[in-house]
Amino acid sequence: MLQKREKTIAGDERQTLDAVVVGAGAGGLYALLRLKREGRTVRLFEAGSEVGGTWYWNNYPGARVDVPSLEYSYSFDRALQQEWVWPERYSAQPQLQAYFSHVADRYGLRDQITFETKVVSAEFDESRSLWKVRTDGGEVVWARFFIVATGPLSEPIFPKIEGMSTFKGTSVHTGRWKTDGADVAHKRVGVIGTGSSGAQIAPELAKTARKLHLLQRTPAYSVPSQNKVLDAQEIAHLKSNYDAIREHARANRSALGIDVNDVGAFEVSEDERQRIFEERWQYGGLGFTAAFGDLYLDVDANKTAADFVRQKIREIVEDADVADRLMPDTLIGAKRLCVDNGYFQMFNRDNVELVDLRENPVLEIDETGIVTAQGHIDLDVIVYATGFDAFTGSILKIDIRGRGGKELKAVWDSGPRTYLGLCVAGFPNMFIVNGPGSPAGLANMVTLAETEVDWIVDCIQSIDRQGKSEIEAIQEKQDCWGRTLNEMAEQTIYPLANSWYVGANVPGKPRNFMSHLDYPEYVRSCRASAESGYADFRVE
Ligand code: N01
Repeated sequence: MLQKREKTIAGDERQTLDAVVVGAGAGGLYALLRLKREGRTVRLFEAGSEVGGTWYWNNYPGARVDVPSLEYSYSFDRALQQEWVWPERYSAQPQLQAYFSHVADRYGLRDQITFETKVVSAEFDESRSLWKVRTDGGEVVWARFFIVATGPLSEPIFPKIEGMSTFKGTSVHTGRWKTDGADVAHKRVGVIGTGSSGAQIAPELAKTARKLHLLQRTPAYSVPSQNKVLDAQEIAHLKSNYDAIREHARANRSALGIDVNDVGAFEVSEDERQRIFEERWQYGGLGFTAAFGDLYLDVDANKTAADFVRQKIREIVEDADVADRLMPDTLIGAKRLCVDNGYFQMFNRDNVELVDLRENPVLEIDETGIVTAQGHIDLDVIVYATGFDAFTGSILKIDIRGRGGKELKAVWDSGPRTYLGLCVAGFPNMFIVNGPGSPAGLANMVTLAETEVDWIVDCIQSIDRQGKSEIEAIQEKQDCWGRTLNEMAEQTIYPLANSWYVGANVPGKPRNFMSHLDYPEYVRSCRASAESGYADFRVE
């Protein structure tokens, strides 16, 4: 292996590619596919040993997409869309992994992918208008374009708890299950975290664990997925309407095919409001918070949805004390809503115990478990479902240097700044897929990846047709884009929560709302830029 790499180093020092892509998730794979189709020379580097990105790393028990699978899939090829069978409404991780592997095989993408290799640095050489990209294997490649598709939720974060490293059992992060994994059958398990990952993994582990302790700092809102196996008739019906399904989704702010009710929560009677919430709850999924048009805009309207979920928790959880401790007291949806498969029901099991960290905080971790203010919890496995350094973590892991050797880390010191979520002033010919300043995190990420990659590849083609060598975001346009994002966010409840959307889950991270809130509007901005011949960029 080492020998092969050394040979490649020598060879690639002389090779100049059209593009280097980082990451073989939904965005990176599609970027590779599109560039290949345009006859471009391209290499993709992937840290894992298979494609799939998020769905490669997050293979923890219970991992499942919270967007219907027929939508959370590529739309660029009708044949692929028709031939692939999603067996369930919300697919579990193995089906998603199989899908991305199939895409890599079907379109012959593997030859250009170098697995188990991280890009450690990328430096723009102004004299040659080329990116010099270095991997952890020591390989150096030169490329005209540098495409970062590392994903907005891929850099796991761990809490800082005294004594963590002394634990003699198994410690594993949900976002690194692939490599670290854990067998929990008949074991004593502690799960830290009640976000989407914690709410998904805990009910699944509880089925076989001897004892499961769920350590909760902030109670979460969660709605049932109402997942189901799709029968042949349903699949045939959905597939015959695929174009309409996609069109409907693309018209939504989230690029998700949910029915948004534009009516305000107080424009209907109390009975009607409850009926609508109940209908959404029974249907399942993220559409719950689209029950009324103002749930993300008005705190009082939001409270009506929050109260409904709180009442559901009271009905589901048999022990009233446990139900009280599970009661969320924040705005619903301001942190990403969890979509679960039996999360609240799990607390009715004899082998599950809720540890409320607000009244019983963790003091330290020792060799045999977790010490809280109320005593020692004996554990064999600790699962960290503690989230990710969202949007910027995986990008800034790479030492990226643009014009004048300027570090991206320094440029983003007070928060990520981009233009169209795609480019950064001072970093010519660098593109980000599903990055900060795009609707990533709030929109269907596969649809968004297609939108962005199509824009990037068209842009590269256009630059070449114009006989130019560089495209770069203009500082003023970038500042203006940042202001637009803030103005949009300030009209909503999103900035009010301490969520990963604003970076509040990472100690010391500057607080910025990092997403664009309106996919159709975002598409219009990207399209306008392309139609103007990228007049809003510096093209030379
Ligand atoms: O991470 P999170 P996640 N002590 O940041 C807690 C996507 N996703 O991996 O709220 C104790 O949401 C923290 O507590 P608090 C989805 O977009 C999707 O669950 O900060 N607890 C919180 O409860 C999602 O939003 C799916 O008080 C600590 C939890 O850890 C995003 O990924 C599945 C702690 C982290 O929640 C991230 O979800 C999974 C500490 N020191 C993920 N530090 C699908 O369904 C942190 N916590 C598709």
